[in-house]
Amino acid sequence: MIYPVPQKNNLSGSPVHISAVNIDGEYKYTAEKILSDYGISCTGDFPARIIVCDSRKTTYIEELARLSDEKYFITVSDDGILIEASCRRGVFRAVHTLAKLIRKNELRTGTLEDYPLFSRRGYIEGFYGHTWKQEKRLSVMRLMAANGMNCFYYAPKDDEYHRAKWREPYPEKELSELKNLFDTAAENELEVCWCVGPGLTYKYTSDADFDVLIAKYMNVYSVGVRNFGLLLDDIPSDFQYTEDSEAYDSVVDAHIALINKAFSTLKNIDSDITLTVCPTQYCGECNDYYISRFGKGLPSEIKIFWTGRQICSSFLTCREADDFERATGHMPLYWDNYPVNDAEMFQEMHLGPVKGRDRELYRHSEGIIANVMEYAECSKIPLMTIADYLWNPSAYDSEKSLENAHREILGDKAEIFKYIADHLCVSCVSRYGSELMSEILSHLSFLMATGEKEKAICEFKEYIVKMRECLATVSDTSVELFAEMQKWVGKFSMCCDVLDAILAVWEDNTPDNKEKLAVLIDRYNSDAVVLTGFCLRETAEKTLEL
Ligand code: LTM
Repeated sequence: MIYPVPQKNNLSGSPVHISAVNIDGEYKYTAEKILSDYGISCTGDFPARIIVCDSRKTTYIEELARLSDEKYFITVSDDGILIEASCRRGVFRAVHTLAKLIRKNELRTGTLEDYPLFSRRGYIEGFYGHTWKQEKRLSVMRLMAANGMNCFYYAPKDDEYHRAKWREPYPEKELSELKNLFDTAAENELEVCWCVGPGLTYKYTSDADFDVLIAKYMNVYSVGVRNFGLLLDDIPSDFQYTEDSEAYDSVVDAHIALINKAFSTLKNIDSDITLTVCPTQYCGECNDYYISRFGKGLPSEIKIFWTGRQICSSFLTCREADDFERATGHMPLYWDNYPVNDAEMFQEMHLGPVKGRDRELYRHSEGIIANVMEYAECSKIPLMTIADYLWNPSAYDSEKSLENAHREILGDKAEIFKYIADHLCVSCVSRYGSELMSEILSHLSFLMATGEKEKAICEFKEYIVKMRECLATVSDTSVELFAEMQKWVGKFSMCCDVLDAILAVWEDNTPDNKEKLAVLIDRYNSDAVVLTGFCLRETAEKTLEL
């Protein structure tokens, strides 16, 4: 199985075993570059022909009744491969799919027809905390593009030029790094939206501030960006300057006036420019005064971010999306606060798959943009599941998607990684964690309670060996993913010590062994880092009562 799961995969004939191809047709070099990134040679004999044709067949998506430049077909016969798409974007998606099929040895004769269901599928660097380094940004970007995402929002709260120093243009070095990032996005068919968050100090009645804001957009326009964001989240909900409170009846009126003026000014500069905005009320009841007035005061081309019922919403539903549209006149563009783990969540690590988003939400929203963690490598895991959900929500299986993400990112370390990942998935999208440990400990407790102590001890030892093997693996900080997780690895090490101490009491129920266990579980419980483990605490407590 390849991920994201294609919509209509009828490659079900005889297997075609190839490890190299011979590409011909439009976007040949793009295709060769993608294939070589997957380690597939393009100097083989097996012909793969690309035909670019902007027809109803290559653009129209029946179930959405709309056009998409991301649709493509792959037809495989014993004599060769044919790729059909309407433009580079479709070819890009097709060749990634072809590469995955070849790499997994899943190429068969037949036809595959594919297209995404959500129109906007992306991620936002919109968190508080250390901003990502450039090479991390590029690496996440390439991976997400390879997995079908199509947009990237740049809005790191701690990029000072984005928020605190919004009035200042980017210095040359920072601007050239942004250019490099945005060029990479374009190569990878990701639309970039650069956002500014001026609301901490913006004076709504100041022409000078308005001019500085437009100049700031132009600063970034100069490196090729045409999609902009104006973010008014996490700012005071009242006016800070008396001139503003005298000029406007309410904050929302000032926001509407600013956004409309900025939008028309930008459109006059370049009609290709688009605008996405984040309101100050970005979650909760959508018929509240602020948000309903905000939406109704803005033209429909402006996209509005909304995080759902809560800041970090457990569920995003079609019904609530429809309520939002009725109240504001806009379909929501979800700023989905998963997997982000900043602010109050800083002790949690969110490695679980996305859940709780309705399968039909693509019909009721502009799309979903996932806010990431300050840990770029770790973010890749949940982001891959999000990419799978967004491309083909009806085929989305959270556990299979997660397994695939582990395999793709960790290769042969994926199996052992599960022993720690098991404890790092409690978040707004899942309240349950440590499922594997819970299953094992309850089984072992059952064996102990039914007089099978020797069997219990033997199986417990096997489990601890796996846990320790996992600990040794994730302690290797030369692996970037593991380096980011060291705070949680430290707690995992405490968890292994507690398991050893429980085992020692099971083997030899002495006061000394119990005392050691009491100390270790105390140390584990008083460490604030979140590694779920109700079952661990419960087993330790029961063991102390033996
Ligand atoms: O969610 C929004 C719109 N704004 C901020 C984010 O920047 C922050 O990362 C998340 C999660 O803490 N919460 C917010 O309110």
